[in-house]
Amino acid sequence: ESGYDCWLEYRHIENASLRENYLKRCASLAIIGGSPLLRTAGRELAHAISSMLGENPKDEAVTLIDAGAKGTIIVGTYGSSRLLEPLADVYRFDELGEEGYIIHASEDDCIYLSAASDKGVLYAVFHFIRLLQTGQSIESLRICEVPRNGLRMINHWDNMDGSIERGYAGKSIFFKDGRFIPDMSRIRDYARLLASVAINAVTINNVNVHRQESRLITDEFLPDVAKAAAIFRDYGIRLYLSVNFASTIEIGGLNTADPLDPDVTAWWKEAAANIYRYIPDFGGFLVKADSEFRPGPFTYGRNHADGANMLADAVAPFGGAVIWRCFVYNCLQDWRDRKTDRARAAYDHFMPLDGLFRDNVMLQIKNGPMDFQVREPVSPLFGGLTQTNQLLELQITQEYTGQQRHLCYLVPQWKEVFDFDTYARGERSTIAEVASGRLFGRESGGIAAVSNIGDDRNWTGHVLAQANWHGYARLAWDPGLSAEQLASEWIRMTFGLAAEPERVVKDMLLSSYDIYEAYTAPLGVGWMVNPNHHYGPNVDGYEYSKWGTYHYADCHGMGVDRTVRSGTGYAGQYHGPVVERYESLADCPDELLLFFHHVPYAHVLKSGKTVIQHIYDAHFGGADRAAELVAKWDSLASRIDADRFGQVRERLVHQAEHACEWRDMINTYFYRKSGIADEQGRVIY
Ligand code: BDP
Repeated sequence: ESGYDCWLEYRHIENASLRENYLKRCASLAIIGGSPLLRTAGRELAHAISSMLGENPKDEAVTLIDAGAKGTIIVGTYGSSRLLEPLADVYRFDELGEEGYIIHASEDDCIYLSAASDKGVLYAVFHFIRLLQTGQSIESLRICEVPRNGLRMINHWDNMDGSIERGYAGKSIFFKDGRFIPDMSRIRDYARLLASVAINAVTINNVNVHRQESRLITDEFLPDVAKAAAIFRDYGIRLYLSVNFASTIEIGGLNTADPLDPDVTAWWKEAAANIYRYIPDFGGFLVKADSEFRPGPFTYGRNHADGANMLADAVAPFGGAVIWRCFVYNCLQDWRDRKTDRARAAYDHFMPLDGLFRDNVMLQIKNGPMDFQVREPVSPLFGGLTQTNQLLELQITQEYTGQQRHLCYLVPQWKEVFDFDTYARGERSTIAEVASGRLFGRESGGIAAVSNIGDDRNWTGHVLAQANWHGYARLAWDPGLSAEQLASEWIRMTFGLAAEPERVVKDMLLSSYDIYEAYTAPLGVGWMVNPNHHYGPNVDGYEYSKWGTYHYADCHGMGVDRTVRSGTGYAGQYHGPVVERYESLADCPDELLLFFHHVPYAHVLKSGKTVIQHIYDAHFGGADRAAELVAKWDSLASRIDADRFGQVRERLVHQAEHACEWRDMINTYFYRKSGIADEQGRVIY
């Protein structure tokens, strides 16, 4: 058990009475219709049932059921058979949309998996399988699900040489040596995992598009892109590509990429038409422009609406979209100038453009204003923009959260983002409501996240990091699910139904974010990491660089004053109640204190501790708790297969050691800066 199957291992159900009970209702299958998606669904269901229940379900002809067969699972799109008609008495199929579905158990022990579309049926099948995997009763099922987010996307930062930017689980599963990997079977296995958690969109190449990747949209590579797209299509997933804004120069033979230049416009129109000849359901373009040395419209004195709209017009005739990233800031800042503030940048750039983007443009906004730090406030663009489609961007790959060598279950962090109240339309204007498009009545919206997978046998390097991948996708479907629910679900699907592993692993997952935060950069200040690769502590690594990422620690205190009153004014980018909370030293939550305020080390937090004592306590405590993770995992030695047990253990041991390095470096630094001793007299060098 290498972990290759992730949460779709379909292990045999040991509990005999549970198995019998399931078998009564899963003895035969009737798949109505033969579209590719329904074939995928039928195959998956038959495979799941035979692995988990030990018997191959009979392939039931629809006519037989008509004659009154019992214990059959009936799978099909509403309208495709008389058999499904009675369901309309209970459910409104016209409200299910393209992706919703129902699961219904009838009195004669038949189970109906149905939807208004084939894709909905596929999702119903995976949901039903999940019920079996997690040991739920299937007796009186009345389930009706509709996704809360239209677009549920994964972004790969894969380069065609096979490397992955910020990848911590091996090489690309798509590319090697400048080309596609000819054997695409791993892509198929990947698509299956994605479909099981209802991901419906992927970009397969890095947002930093270099020379080779620029050519993905040319005849040289489109046949291969089309093959990959066809695999994803069988699982209800649309493929998108990251494109180089300067493609016209890079590969088009023009000397400009000015979005208002007619030659540029014509070039993109033809490029788009050509892509759609190969891939009729191509999703569209993802663009990182004018950011971290990538080309963009600024070069030509144009703004980002000009750039995005030009590309949007090229794909619009074919139903495509442009996803335009808001990660735009000056990465050549002067660290001595305390008035400039990287945190302000996205809002300052994009707010003036609100309402100017085409309907098929979505702005992709990172959860926070900086860059996926352990702790940041949410981006004020959420709730700021009201007339523009938006996508929330999260990072599953653990760039700043332990790089899949440390355990850091990110679902609790993401939940805080989704639940954050922007007050844009009064109370309960949460980010979840903004991103989905509901709050401002937008047609499209959703969630994208940077992938954490690679070609490691277990996909994510750290086996327990699979939980982040699973949790992200499930939250994208329904941000209302709780971290506890998702952790339990993932553990049962991954390690089986035994109570003890579930209790222990759940405790480990749910405490891990807190633990990681405790021994890394304190109180929301962020960035105390090694430059470039971002792994491990480095107290001043970014302090005097140009990237706009400072903690301003000196002998008196630390933190960034981002108040309107005396600082950079960033706090003023939110709505009233949020501005007040962050602006006030008394009301600002402890965990973000140093993000918004510069304070003396003796400043007393709401917790009652001084800042300096908090730093010491958090770091000693965090490192101790990291060590306890090893002990907790060890208690499962006899209950988890040796392969996965060993893989995880090795990483936890490393984490415990590395947490000590973090602890010592951060504590020592602040002890020397402040000259204030630890109240508890612990050793700090
Ligand atoms: C940062 C990464 C960098 C990415 C950039 C981005 O360090 O590798 O290219 O974000 O999102 O987190 O574009």
